[in-house]
Amino acid sequence: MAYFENVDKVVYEGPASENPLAFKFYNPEEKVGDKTMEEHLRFSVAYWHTFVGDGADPFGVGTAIRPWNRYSGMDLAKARVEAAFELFDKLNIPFFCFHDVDIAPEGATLKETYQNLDTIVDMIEEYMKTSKTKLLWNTANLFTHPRFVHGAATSCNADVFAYAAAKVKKGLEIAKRLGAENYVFWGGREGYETLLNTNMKLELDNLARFLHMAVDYAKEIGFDGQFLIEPKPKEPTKHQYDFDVATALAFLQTYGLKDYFKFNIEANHATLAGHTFEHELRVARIHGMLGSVDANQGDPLLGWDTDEFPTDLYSTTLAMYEILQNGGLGKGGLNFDAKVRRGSFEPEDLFYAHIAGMDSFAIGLKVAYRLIEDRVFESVVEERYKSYTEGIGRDIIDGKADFHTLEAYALNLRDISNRSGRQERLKTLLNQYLLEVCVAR
Ligand code: XUL
Ligand code: CO
Repeated sequence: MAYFENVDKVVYEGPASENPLAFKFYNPEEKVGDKTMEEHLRFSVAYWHTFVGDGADPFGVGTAIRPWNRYSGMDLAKARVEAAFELFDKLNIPFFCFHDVDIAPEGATLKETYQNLDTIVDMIEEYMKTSKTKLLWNTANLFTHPRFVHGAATSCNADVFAYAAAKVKKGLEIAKRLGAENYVFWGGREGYETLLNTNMKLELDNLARFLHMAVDYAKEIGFDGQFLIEPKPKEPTKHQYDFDVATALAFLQTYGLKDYFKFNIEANHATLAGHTFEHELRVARIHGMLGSVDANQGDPLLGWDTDEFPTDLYSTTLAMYEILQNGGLGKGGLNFDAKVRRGSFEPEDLFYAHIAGMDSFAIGLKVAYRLIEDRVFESVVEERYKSYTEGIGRDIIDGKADFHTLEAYALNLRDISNRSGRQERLKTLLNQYLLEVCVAR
């Protein structure tokens, strides 16, 4: 049966198309450089927002009209799988992501929860045999249930640590079975509310112990997907331990975990941390740690994680610039960790939202590719740092300088002349490139 009767397969019709259920810029087969758009962008649907979210907010109940709402329990879980693969097919989506609790309800016991998961994973596995859609990553939800009130691996309660370990163990087994490309650790409630009741050192040590156990278990079962940490500065806790890329990187280095992880960078988490999306991508990239992306956007007027579908073309362009400079995302992808607004409650809105996100990233890809091809910013940056290619600058880079030689050099300096950074000129160039791609029909 069809859950989205009003929607046919969404295809590329080009920028002049007036069909709202068509791609205007995302043409999966179109080559950008030596890869197709589909290969570059590796889009993924987030199961939780698209098939589970109901639009509830702190002031009102759910509004979403979903064709699977007439079911409950395991029937609902099964209907969601059917609907999911219909949407994947209609949107031609290559990947999806889920938390354990998104796909199957928790049972009265952990054993029962496992059974529910096994039933649904069997069903997903069956669908995956004939579908092109693969699992980008899965994860364990270690934050919704009241048992995780004080966190999971950083809980003050060792029973909770054990329970969380069991959930991740099962998650890794599912990842292996479904051939997940990655496995994600987002910090859930791994953080604190007040230092007055918190042993921060023990909590961080325990988080590291937990992650080492996960690494060991993945090795034991032969799961070779990439482990990803998804930083976020706050929400739900006041201070999340994986605050941003730099903080999480220091943690991974301190505890000997760096070689086993990369980062899953979410745009709205970056902005919550007071950074831009591209800042977080850049920090991860220059450390060889850029793994995957949760593609969404926040609202600059709101201070929380609004998880909107990405439509800001500056942001998608600068993100794709980092991703291309990284040589792509490898096993990662662009996962729409994004939800339709509460007022966009019809099933078709799920399609409009994904089309908006996919077209916005397709534009970003094309613009970023041209910017790099023409070396627009590279040549400026190269010129800007030219002083390090010769003379005293070269000596600094080559390790031939010390405070003595630098002092001697400085004492002989007459005038120091700096050059303009030309920000405004560069922003105009960015606009020109954006307009060229968008206006070309
Ligand atoms: C929460 C968030 C999560 C992770 C997966 O802000 O982004 O959905 O992506 O647990
Ligand atoms: Co996310």
